[in-house]
Amino acid sequence: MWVVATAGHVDHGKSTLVRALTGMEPDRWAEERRRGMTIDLGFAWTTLPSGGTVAFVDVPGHERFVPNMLAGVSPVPAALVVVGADEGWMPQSAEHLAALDALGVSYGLLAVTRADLADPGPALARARQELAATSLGEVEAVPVSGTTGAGLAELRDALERLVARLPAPALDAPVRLWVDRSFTIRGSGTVVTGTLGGGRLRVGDQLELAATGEPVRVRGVHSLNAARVEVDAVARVAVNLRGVSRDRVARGDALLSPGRFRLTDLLDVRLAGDPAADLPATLTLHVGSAAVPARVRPLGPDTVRLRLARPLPLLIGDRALLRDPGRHHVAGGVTVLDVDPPPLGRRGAAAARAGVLARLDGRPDLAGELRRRRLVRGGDLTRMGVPVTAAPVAGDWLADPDHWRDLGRCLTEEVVRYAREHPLEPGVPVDVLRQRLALSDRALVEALLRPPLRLRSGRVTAAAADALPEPVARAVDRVRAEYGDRPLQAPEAHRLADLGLGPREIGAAVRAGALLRLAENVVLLPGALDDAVRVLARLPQPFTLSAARQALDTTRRVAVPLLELLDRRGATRRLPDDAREVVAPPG
Ligand SMILES: Nc1nc2c(ncn2[C@@H]2O[C@H](COP(=O)(O)OP(=O)(O)OP(=O)(O)O)[C@@H](O)[C@H]2O)c(=O)[nH]1
Ligand SMILES: [Mg+2]
Repeated sequence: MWVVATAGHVDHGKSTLVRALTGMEPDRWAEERRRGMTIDLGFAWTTLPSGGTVAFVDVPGHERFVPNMLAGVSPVPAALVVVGADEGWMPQSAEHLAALDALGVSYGLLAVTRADLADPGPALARARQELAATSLGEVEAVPVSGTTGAGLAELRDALERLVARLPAPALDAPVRLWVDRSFTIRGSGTVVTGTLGGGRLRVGDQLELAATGEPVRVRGVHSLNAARVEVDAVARVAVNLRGVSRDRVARGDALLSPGRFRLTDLLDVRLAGDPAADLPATLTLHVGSAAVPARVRPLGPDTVRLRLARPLPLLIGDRALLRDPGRHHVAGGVTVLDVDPPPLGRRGAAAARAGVLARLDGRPDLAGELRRRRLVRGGDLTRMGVPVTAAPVAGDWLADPDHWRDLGRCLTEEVVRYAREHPLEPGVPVDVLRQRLALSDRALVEALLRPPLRLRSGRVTAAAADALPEPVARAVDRVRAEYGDRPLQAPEAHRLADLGLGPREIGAAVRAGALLRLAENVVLLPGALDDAVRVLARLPQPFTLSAARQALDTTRRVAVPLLELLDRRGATRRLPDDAREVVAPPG
């Protein structure tokens, strides 16, 4: 299905043309029929010769109802511009066209109606010229009469060519269905309608209401008056909602894929064209079917910050328009540049922000967002409309590569500084680092660690002895705890095995200076040598092996290799009678 919205001045024959094309009545209200004037949006559809279906959103032309017109047009990608041959180009011809241009609608057709009443030539020439200067550009133009039916076949052919050019919708996109009508059906409950511009709706889907965030379930979906199990974009849809009363949802609200949008009441936008320098301080922002008062704060020559009276589910790149309701005047088209802009507290912040915005164009740009935000959750970027294609640095966190490198450097500096400030502590608590680096998640600190930095018991250290694999470090800790007060008792071989200290682990611990190896399976804590020399120095010199063993309160298994090691290191000397003496007691 394709969806096309009408546009044009009051009474130029939009509804008559839709009626002639579809055989359906777009003016739904008794009041509309009594007054012969469209007040609110109308919906009708027809099958084209090729078999495709075109649904029309028929809009009111009267200047009082322009907000209704905008609610219908905004989510629709193509327009049928209607100009009466007899009256020609009129104020709402211009205002509707300005709205289409502001929204960036670039697919359209021109129908010059009431061609049975006047020569369509002049109106057609003028309208074409007006359209050519907008996002619609050069369009096909067809003179028609809704009354006599002249030109309708040509118009259908032109519609066929128009829809063939429309871009394919993104079916994997999240659903954002702007509600343009809501009503109750007895026995079914609340129904909302809208133009599904992207994604897919299924019976049973869980969605959420933008205005309140409350979850709703799709009880039924109708399209073209028929019940469906599933509807793909683009389509006009009527969605029957479970669990929501009619007064909770209205035009301007939206049904959203849960968790896929963020609501914002603060956004930075670019104004299209030549924005008036004296933009009013308050305007109405029209986006989707919503119309929300917005306070305008100029930033750059064509960029402003908008503060909305209520938050909306907006994405980077969304098109919208600002209108001055008092002056019936489209103040400008808007492209959303940022839906989560930084506050402008400091002096000069506004000017700096204008400089940043000058380089943005509303096309989601992951690298740019990372550069500006430095560290951001992938989910937050997706909810802004930025596709995430980069790998996270930790959890769901993405980082600008330069910033991440800087953080790694700062982390090392902080670890060194902390060690200087707290020499007796075994490293920096992770949370202290998290605070010093102003990070919001401990996982980021842990992801920044590179050798020789390592994490142990919630602290980060850079000491070489700590550069042991975690299980070995733990086993050495146990040895320290069990033998720290009797350093010359070497753990038995079976105890080493129990602790997981095999030859390889012992090798690593010895290399890191965490253990001292006297012989195969005979290890001591590193301080043991100095202790031993101190004890031996107090013996009458020279001393025998047996005297040494007793003084050291240890076994031959330790004493023999220990004395040999001390000999090799020059701390003791072995005399010809196998007695020994201490050469240089430790200071
Ligand atoms: N002779 C003639 N009359 C037409 C034609 N199209 C519309 N009309 C008449 O023009 C009047 C307005 O037509 P509508 O279709 O209601 O115009 P509209 O553009 O929908 O008006 P709004 O919705 O109020 O903006 C009606 O009386 C129609 O019968 C046409 O092609 N020829
Ligand atoms: Mg009408």
